[in-house]
Amino acid sequence: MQLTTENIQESNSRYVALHQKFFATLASQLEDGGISVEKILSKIRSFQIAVPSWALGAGGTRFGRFGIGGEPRSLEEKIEDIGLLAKLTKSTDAVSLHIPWDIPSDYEAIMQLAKCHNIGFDAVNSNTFQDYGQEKSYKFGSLSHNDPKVREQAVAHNKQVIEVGEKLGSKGLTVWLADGSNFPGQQSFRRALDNTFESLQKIYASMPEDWKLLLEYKPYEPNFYSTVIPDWGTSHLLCRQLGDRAKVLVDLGHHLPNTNIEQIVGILLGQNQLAGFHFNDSKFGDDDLTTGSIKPYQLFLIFLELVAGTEDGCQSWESISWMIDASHNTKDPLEDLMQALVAIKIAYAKSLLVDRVKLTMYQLNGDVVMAQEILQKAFLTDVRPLLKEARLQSGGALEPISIYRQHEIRKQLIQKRGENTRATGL
Ligand SMILES: [Mn+2]
Repeated sequence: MQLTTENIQESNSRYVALHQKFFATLASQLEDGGISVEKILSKIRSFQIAVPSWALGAGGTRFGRFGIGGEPRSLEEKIEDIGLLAKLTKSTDAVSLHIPWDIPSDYEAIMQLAKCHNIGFDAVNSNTFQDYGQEKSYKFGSLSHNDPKVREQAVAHNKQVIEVGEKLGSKGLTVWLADGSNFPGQQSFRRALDNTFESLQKIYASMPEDWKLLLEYKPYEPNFYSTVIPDWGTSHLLCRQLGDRAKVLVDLGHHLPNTNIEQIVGILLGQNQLAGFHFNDSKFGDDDLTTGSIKPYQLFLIFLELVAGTEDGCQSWESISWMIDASHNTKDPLEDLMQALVAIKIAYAKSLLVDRVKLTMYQLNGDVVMAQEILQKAFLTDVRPLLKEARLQSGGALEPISIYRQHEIRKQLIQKRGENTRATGL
């Protein structure tokens, strides 16, 4: 299952004439408005979003799971899948590994394979949210557990994850803590947070100097009464106490309905406290739906904060990590990831069109109407020709999903890997 450069060129030749027409119109429109198309294209081209190793299989819910067939059976096959995404979209250049699901058996070989696919290793993720044969159960928590022996085990696991990441060239550890309680009275909030801080201190101390700790938060689930790190404020509090290399990770689905996420992003960025993003979309809770499928305007506003905060020098663009963290209950995961990569870049490209000088002027003058007009003008611009041009310039596919379907990649994967394979995942 390898799409060659010739396959991509052949596919592109079918669409290129029409693309050039649309692109020329948009480019001249933007240039007339004083926007440098080349600058925007270069930013779109260089923006890369990591794919997690658990996103290549069909997702599921607690009620069941419907397999897609041809799911990757090993870390090697997961990397091959991400390699395909990279080749077609030119929008991803890294895999984020989940430990213990994806511990390489042969580090040299896996690094060689990843290199062949132009894939690097993003932040590594620890797992203390389930039992997988370790000595002590995480049923009542891990880093926050009342029993110091369980906390030690969870800390040791995180240290092991760091070691795995070090061998692969990762530069970050992502900690998402499922710890919490299901009923009032079950847990002391303060004791749980104190224990967690103590455990995180040990993990932080064992990180290499050039690593960062990405600390995720989530209001509920799997615990439904309280979560030890429920919100960005608690995560920020812990990070501040841990040190400069601990920062807050924003997962878009980890907010209660209607939370103003763009404001959280703006505040964190202003404090140089934003570690990175987990992209997905949500209607009700942590739905893990395809990024941009439900609230594209919110995603645009988030990117506007990111662009504004980094352009104003609060924090560098490069210091932020980007990853998709979604599930694909009823879609082909590879097609879903292609849609997500496009949606993320659409929001980014639109945010780059915002005239920030004028916006600031209208803000300072209290011109609410014109401030909104500035945002709407950018948001309502169809930037897809910019994305296609960026892909074309990078050697990617003009129409990634079309070529994927035309070559019946999923059918090929099923033939090679089988109908009932099951990739590890959430
Ligand atoms: Mn996440």
